[in-house]
Amino acid sequence: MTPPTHPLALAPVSAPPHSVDGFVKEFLRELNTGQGVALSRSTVNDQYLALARTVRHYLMARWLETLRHNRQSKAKYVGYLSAEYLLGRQLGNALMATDLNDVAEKALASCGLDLATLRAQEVEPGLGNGGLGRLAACFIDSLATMSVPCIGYGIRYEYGIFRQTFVDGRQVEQPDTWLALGAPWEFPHPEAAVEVDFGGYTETYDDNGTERTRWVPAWNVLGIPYNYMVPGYQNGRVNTLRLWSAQATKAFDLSIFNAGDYAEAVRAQTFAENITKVLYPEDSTPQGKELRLQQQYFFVACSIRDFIEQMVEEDFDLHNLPERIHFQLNDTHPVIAVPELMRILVDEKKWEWDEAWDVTRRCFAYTCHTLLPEALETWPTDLLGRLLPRHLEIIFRINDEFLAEVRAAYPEDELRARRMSIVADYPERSVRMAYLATVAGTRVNGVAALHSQLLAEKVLPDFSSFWPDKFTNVTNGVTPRRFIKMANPSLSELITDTVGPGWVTDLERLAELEPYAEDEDFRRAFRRTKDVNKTRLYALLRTRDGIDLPEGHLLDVMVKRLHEYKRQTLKLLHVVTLYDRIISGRVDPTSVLPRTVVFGAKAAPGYRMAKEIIFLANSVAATLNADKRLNGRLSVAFPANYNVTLAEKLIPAADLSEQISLAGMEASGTGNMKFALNGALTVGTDDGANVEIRQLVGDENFFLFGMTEPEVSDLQAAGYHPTEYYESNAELKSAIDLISSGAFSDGDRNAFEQVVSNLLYQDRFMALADYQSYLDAQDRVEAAYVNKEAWTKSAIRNIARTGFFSSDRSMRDYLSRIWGATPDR
Ligand code: 26Q
Repeated sequence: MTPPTHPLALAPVSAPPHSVDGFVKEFLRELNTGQGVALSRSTVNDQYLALARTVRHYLMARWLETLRHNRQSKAKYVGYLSAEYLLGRQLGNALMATDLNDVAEKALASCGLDLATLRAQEVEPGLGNGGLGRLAACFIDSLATMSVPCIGYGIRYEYGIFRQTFVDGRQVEQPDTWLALGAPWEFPHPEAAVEVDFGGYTETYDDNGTERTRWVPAWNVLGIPYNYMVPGYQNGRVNTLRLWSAQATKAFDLSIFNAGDYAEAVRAQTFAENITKVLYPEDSTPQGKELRLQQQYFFVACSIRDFIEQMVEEDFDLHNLPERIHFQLNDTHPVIAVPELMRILVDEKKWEWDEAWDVTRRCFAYTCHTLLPEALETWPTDLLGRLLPRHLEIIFRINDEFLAEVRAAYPEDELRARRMSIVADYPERSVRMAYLATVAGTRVNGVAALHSQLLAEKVLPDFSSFWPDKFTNVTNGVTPRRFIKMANPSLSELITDTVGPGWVTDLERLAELEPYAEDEDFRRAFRRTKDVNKTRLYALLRTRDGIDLPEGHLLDVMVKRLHEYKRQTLKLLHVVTLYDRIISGRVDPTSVLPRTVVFGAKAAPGYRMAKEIIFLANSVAATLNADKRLNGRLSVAFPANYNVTLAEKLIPAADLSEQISLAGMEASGTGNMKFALNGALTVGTDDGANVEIRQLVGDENFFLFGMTEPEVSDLQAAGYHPTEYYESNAELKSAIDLISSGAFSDGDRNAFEQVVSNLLYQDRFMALADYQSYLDAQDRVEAAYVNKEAWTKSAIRNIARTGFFSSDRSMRDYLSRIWGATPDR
């Protein structure tokens, strides 16, 4: 059948004019005919939805043109497979990408509306936990901006990361109903639904003399694609993010309907829709939950099928698939894609095993985001066999052939073969997904130089000696569009006035700011931007959280997921020590540097210790903020529900960035990069990307403290005894005793028993060992901050020297080291 055509259809849609009047017209049309309300009767939500659709309209022509271009150019795609995308609000980004911010502002003003108010109405899509999901969002932004063909594949969770509230200082989770007020950025395509099978058994059959296997599944669900625009920055390109939503299949519930059981049929529907109902809020120590595996297979099966069908439509020979796509596995969550592609090629396309494996292993690459052994995903073979029996067989065969290779290379070393087995026998029979990804991928990368080194040496040593060329590093990056240009307009204007506008897509040009560190006027202008950002933040915290923060303080910020290894407790020990020094009379409050400490952190709902630490932080905050003896010199704020939207306000305002994980534990960090690029100085350990930040900004512009990774290993090996530090350090002892005394809990001495005894008797992440060094570093911070001009110079040098951390650079590294794809202009 020939597709329908019309002369006018050659230019798919034309963007509305970029004039204020043109924009007003579009906006009112959306309000009236899209939203069905008159301006005079419209709510803020009506206005926001109409505005979003108006801006979306300006991107439409570019999107359709990008899709047309892709089909024609046959360029190689990046297929980014990620169970999480932590996108943040869309409207501001779309206005920036289309350069419509000023037009929209004026157009709305002429209708008596305020753009900022409408922007504040958007609920961010929080479809991720933290770093890994946010990284995926930065990467697809960069690829679009660099004109690289990319499809992001993922899951459209009906409920994203929970909304955090505090009740009496304790975290209470609320569902994230991000879709409730309308979803103007998504394009559902129910007609393009894909079927996904589960359960059942496998059987062999004779196919004209060849024995083949077929999977006889027990049930299936539908995957509905929802498309989202991923606009490049002012470059006319719009890539696609395709998120899948689960729905019951007709066949599935019809048979039950026909059996007359209405209630059972509706239950079946609920069962299917459960798969994409909610994002798992854990970001480590995976629990091996069946629903989680269903989510993983669901989105990966939809995505692989989706891409292959696109290729088949083109009559493309799948033997050349690696020339058209590289699937990047964002951690192990999508690794079940490997046996899925094998199953399609071997069972459905009836290829020989060897030719299927040859193609499959050239289509994938794997990024690891952790070093914590308990965070490495494994799936019990019981569970896998029940849910995906054919995939388990395929994994067994991949493993058998791989181990044969290992044994051939090391004939006398059976222990090595056992260590390297994808299938582990202890403590239960299970599949190590990181090993499967390593065996199947063309490349394995860590996310910062130190992490990639430790990954090769400590997590996958047998694999890195077997395939040294497979292992590489790509240091993470962040998008300068969202995290500088959009989040920090005052700094952006200063940078553009100084070096021109090109830095937004060529961040190394920030280096041109370097000489201005010596320029007094520039320094004053830089300080003004910080003040503007602080004022903006404090106004937000007043209305958002009812928190009133004092002006003129050093703003000290620690925002990231709550994890013991990240050591929020070390920060709390510092705060308690500062407090203790004043109330014990050891220091005079009037001689203390005024400081405000801001925390932002969500704890996984089942992570008990993390929740206790949140309770301690809130209790310390409440006590300090009420204590007049501090003379307003020290205050602590813990606004609830830290998310991308809050980060965009907090980071530009910060003076000091806390990056204090135990060395060797934080794979990279990306918040650390955002702070440095916004002119905060870092107090940090030699961990993750901090190492590279420090190398670039120079020791004199970075407050380094703590043990190095080898020192941590040595101390571990020698035997670590936290009580020795407690007994021998008077300030440390006094701070811990103060916590135990009930000073932060209305006299209740047991309130923080778990946190305290964990620190004293376990302290897996060695907070006590690094305490003194951390306090010394904070003394250096205070001494430096007093000298405003010198501090400002350091801040400017941080900005000028960290252009490396653009996610555009990360993408160039992936392109050259891993994907072998190129921009397609
Ligand atoms: C796995 C299985 C079951 C349930 C949940 C999970 C799960 C979900 C999310 C496991 C891990 C995550 C997220 C991990 C993460 O965000 N890691 C961070 O990745 C950043 C980007 O590379 C790094 O900068 C951080 O250092 C790293 O902690």
